This record gives sequence, C-alpha cells and structure tokens, in this order.
Amino acid sequence: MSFKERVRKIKEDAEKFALLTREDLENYRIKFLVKKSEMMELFNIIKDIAPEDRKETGRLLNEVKKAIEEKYKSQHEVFNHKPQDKKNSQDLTLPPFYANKGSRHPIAIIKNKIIEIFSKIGFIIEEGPEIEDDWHNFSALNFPDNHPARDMQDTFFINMEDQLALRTHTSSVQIRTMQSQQPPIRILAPGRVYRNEAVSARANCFFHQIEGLYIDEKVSFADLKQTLFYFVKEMYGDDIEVRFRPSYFPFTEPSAEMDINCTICRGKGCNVCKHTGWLEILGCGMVHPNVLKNCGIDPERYSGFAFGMGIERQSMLLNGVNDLRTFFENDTRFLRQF
Ligand code: 2NL
Repeated sequence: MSFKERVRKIKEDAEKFALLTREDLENYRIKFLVKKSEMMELFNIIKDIAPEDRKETGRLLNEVKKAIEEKYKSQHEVFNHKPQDKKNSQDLTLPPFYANKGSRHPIAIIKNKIIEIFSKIGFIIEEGPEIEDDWHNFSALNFPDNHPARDMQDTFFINMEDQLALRTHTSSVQIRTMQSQQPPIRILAPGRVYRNEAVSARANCFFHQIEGLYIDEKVSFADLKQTLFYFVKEMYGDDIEVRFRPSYFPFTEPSAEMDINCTICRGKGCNVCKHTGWLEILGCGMVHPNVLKNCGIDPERYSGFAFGMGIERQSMLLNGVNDLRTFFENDTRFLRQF
C-alpha cells in the first residue's frame, strides 16, 4: 500500500468507527490518536516521501488527523457534558424555577366575594373618608348626645375642637350618599374602621366592615330578609340555616342580628359557637326615619333597610381563623394559605 492509500484507509476506518459508548471512544483514541497509532507513525515517515509529493500528501494527512480529532472531541463532549461548564448553556433537566408571586390578602378576598354577591342584585360600591366629623359619624345616625360610642374611651378623636375622629363604622359613607342623591339607592360601603379598643384575639384598634343600604318606595322587612337569605346562601352554601334575633342600633328600627348555624360543628355545639350551635354574622334593620330625615329623604314616602358586617369575622368563620391579629401581622406563612 502506498503512503496515500494508507492515509485513505485510516480515514475510512475512522469514519466507520462507531462511538456508541465510552469504551468505543477510548478504543478509538488508542487506535487513531496515541503516539504509536498508525497515523502518528505516518507523520514520522513523511520525510521519506519524494519532495514533489510531500506537500500534498502532508496536507492530506493533516486533514485526516484533524477530522479524526474532531470526531473524538465532539463525542467526548457528548459523554462528558456538564451544563455549568459552558457559559449561557441551560440545563433543561433541572426542575422549573417558580417566581414567588404575591397573593390577595384574605380580607380583600372576602371583601371581593361579598361585593360580587351583592353586585349580582344591583348594589354598587360607594367609598368615603376615614376621617369624619361628628355629624356624619354619629349625629346623622341618630346617636343621642350622651351615647357611650361618642366617648374618647371608644373613639379615636383627632381634633377635639372640630370633633374630627377616625370613623367607627362605614355608615358615614351611606349618610354622604343619601345627602347627595335621592332614592332609589342601593349601595355597598366597604372599608376600614377604627375603635379605641385593647388589642386581643377578638378585637383590634381597626378592622374592616361592609355595610349595605337599600332605599326606595315600599321597601319592607321582608325585602331585608330575602336579600340577606340570598347573601348567606351564596356566601356559606345552600344548606345553611339562618335565624334572626331582635337587637338594637340607634340608626335602625326595628333592628336585628342574623345568625347562621355553626360552620365548624354544623350546629352540634363547639368552642367557636360556645356550644350554642349558632354564629352571629351581621347586624341589620329598617333605616330609622330620623336618619332619612337628617339626610333630606322623606320618610313618609321612602323606606329602606341597612346591614353591616365585619369582614375579618366572615373570614374567621369561613376559614377557621381563631385570632384576629393574624390578619394584620403580614406573616407570609399565614397569608400564603389563602
Ligand atoms: C354590625 C351592624 C349595622 C347598619 C349597620 C346603617 C347605616 C345607615 C343607616 C342605617 Cl346610613 N343603618 N348601617 C345598620 C344595621 C347594622 O351594622 O354589626 N356591624 C358590624
């Protein structure tokens, strides 16, 4: 075999050589690339070739060597690939990386749920200031001058001279709406309210409320009951039982409180319902004629109902939260669960 033929034979053999395993690769290296391999031997005897042929033959040998090395290198890389070896390379076998997204606060979730339920039957949202004057927060709502809620013990006053205080309920929003528009009025007033109370598992210096107000001709207590029945079924489920108890608020007459059977023990009796089987969820009543009069609405022509509920309380009952303070600590281990 001539020199050139030997080179071509090596080229052919190398091209045919299958590199399926690491062992194949090592055998390939030994056969073609070690010092004692045939190809390397050819490099040693190239000087014996006639000068006029040497250049071309040398180029051929170099090309073959390069191809053999390339084949070795690329397969070596396949077997020994480590993703971090290469900049910009991505390891598609790694588990996916999830960004930590924020989530809705449980109070916002319940608030939105309540809004959704009432907006289906035509209630729209109204909002108002958190700093209120005495008239919008108390007087217009038929609170007598000597009512204990007006006391500094219960209310955060900001300015005694003008009797400015942090609102103690969102009723002041409804007062403002009644002052500025005539019935029919059908509104929801969600928002933060403030009370001067010692912080505990059941009370905080602020909490969140949703109040509703419906005023038109011939609105009756039956309308109030049916509206709240509808709400409770949407909120707590179709099979929930409801009862009304008579109550008292200065701004409604008659007034009532509504209970549902305990969501925890389903009426059998537990700690949450204090073994009564019932949970109080909201207060309500027919708007007091004095309140309508105070806002420029004729109580002879119009009547209406109103209701109010604590948002935290609904979330505690729905989700089994037993400490009001957890809503305000912003501990993500708590917030993540909603
Ligand atoms: C409760 C009870 C209630 C109202 C709020 C209201 C507002 C106006 C006129 C008449 Cl402008 N009433 N709101 C009525 C009854 C009960 O809230 O337990 N809230 C947490």
